[in-house]
Amino acid sequence: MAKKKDGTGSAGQPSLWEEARAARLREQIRYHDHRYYVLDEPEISDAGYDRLMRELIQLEEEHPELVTPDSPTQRVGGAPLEAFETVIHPAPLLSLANAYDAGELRAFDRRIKKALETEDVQYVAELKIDGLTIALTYEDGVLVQGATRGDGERGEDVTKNVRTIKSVPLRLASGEPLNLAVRGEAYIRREDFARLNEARVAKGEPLFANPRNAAAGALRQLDPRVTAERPLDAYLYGLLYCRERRFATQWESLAFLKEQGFPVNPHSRFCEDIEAVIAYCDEWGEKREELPHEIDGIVVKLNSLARQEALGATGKSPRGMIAYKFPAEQVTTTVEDIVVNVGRTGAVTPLAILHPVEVAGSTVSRVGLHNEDYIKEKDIRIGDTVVIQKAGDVIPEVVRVIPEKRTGREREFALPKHCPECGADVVRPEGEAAARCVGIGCPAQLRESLIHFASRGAMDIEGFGPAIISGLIERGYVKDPADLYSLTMDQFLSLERMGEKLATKLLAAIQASKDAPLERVLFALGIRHVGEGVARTLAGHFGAIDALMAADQETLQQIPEVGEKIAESIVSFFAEPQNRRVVERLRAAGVNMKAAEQPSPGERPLAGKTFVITGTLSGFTREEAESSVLRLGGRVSGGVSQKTDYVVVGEKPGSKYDKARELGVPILDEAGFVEILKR
Ligand code: 0OX
Repeated sequence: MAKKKDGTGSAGQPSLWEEARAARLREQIRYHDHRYYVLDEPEISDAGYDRLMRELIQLEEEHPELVTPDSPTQRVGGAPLEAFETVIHPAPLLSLANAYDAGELRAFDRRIKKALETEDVQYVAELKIDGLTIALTYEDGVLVQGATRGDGERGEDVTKNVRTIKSVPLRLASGEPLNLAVRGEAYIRREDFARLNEARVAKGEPLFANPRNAAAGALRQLDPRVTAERPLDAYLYGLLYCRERRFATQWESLAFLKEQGFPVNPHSRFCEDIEAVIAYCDEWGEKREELPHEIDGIVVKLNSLARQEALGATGKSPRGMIAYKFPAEQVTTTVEDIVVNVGRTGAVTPLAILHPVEVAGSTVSRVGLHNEDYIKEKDIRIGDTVVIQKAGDVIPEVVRVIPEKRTGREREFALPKHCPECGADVVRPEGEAAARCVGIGCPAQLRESLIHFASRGAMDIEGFGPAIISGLIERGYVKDPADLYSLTMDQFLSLERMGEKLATKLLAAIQASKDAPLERVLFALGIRHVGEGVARTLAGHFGAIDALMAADQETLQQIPEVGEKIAESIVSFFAEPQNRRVVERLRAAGVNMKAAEQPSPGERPLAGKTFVITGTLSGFTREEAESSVLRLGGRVSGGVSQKTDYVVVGEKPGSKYDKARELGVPILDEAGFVEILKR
């Protein structure tokens, strides 16, 4: 074989021998990766493996045309990303309802038997790996996409990062050109987590609170080279679809996943009945500490996939599955102080400051105490020793006080008579549990309402964090949300740690927020009981803020989803002259107060057309661009294929642009996209 000395660039067309050799090396490395990373049964030495890898790297360097996307040399690569692209999952990734004891598992079993009208029901019990959900798509047997779960409908495209997980096959082990998608969990082992944190201490970097956070950090890392250095691993447990194969049961589909080279948790168990499931839960409740990774429960799945489908889902949880959660972990600590927090509606809520303790994988140093009655009922005093509990990602709570530990120096808590932030009276209306600060200009209320106003589901003013908001309030620049729209560069520059670059970015973000859809504006106003869902309903129903402001309680209550409490709250919000003034000033500043025109059902000009969007558009956020397509009846897909009708290309497009050109799919720049939306 003729070798080129400098080792880079092309040494002419690869010979047939070189082509075959590269293919053979890829196959061998893939085989040994599976033995080592999935089966934990290596067959060759590290040195032997390195030799294979080095030979492949050299061949590929000499003949870049030999590089295939599924080559094991391609696990790490590519430049850092600006942001992740959104992908739409082929089907929603559902979440699970919970069961907390054997009784609830038996009730789940009874519900299923009743609905299916049979007593003959089997389950698969799986360890519930405490990591992050991922969805992997394979086309013609090759990994083409890895995504996070996101909100279940849309996730983030983390393909480059997923490729760095050595146990994830870049090509299916059977070599069959199957088209499928699988769901699983990316996680970090306890041991690797400890090592990762040790390295961070040495480098003076902040520590990860638990393996799950570390895994999230690794998976959502924009630079895939950093991800490659993090010890991510994965288990796959669910076949989302497979075009070429059908399976009758979960148990068979797990066997298929194993056959295809996926890491499948070895402890999953077929269970004849719910009692066998309960035995499995008890067994792993005892043994969970022996596992190399954390688990936060057991997932119980009806074995028959046809029955799972027949049962369907309630809300976002499939009826044929349930998560058994281990009893919450409990620890004791002391209450160092009880302080109060003033929320955006003026609610004054007590908060216990604890001596920090580790519980269920994170450090807890404060815990909410809800209200005065709660503290009285549990008889919590400053200085007390208390038992607190936390179950996984659930908010920690005080279980009880240990009165035997009292020394007599404990102090009872009394709600302050005056707001600690503005000095106004704190009152507790008859019959209500919550106390409120009545100060109309209370800076704490203002701060919390501005944080809410700028937050993601609301006006989404990027970079507008609590520190900046507090600075603006302290200097008297902002007294209500409408003031944000008249802030000047000089005012920003007077804040601490503020440069021109950041100030410019903030001013631009404020400008951009003026075009937020009406539903987000309504949510941003912070009307009590008007969450994102109700705001969407109201925007859809009234179409403009004026109509909503003019509506009386009766009209409001006729809208499905709007009950008495919500209607009352809306009416009293708009009855307040101050609030009406803020709305008018927001409008005068140019904030959008109308819903986008909804096309009538007949007007779906993009029906049947599939769009893929890549890169950054200047006039739309990704979500806005997608919504525009969906509103006109089109579809948005995460990947380019022959079936794609248009690829919309913004600044710094990703690989989808190349794929579109390769396949000859029509490409639209932003102007072209806007034209199509107008048609
Ligand atoms: C896990 C795990 C999570 C399938 C549809 C809803 C739940 N963390 O290990 N989820 C599922 O199943 C999904 N199984 C698991 N083993």
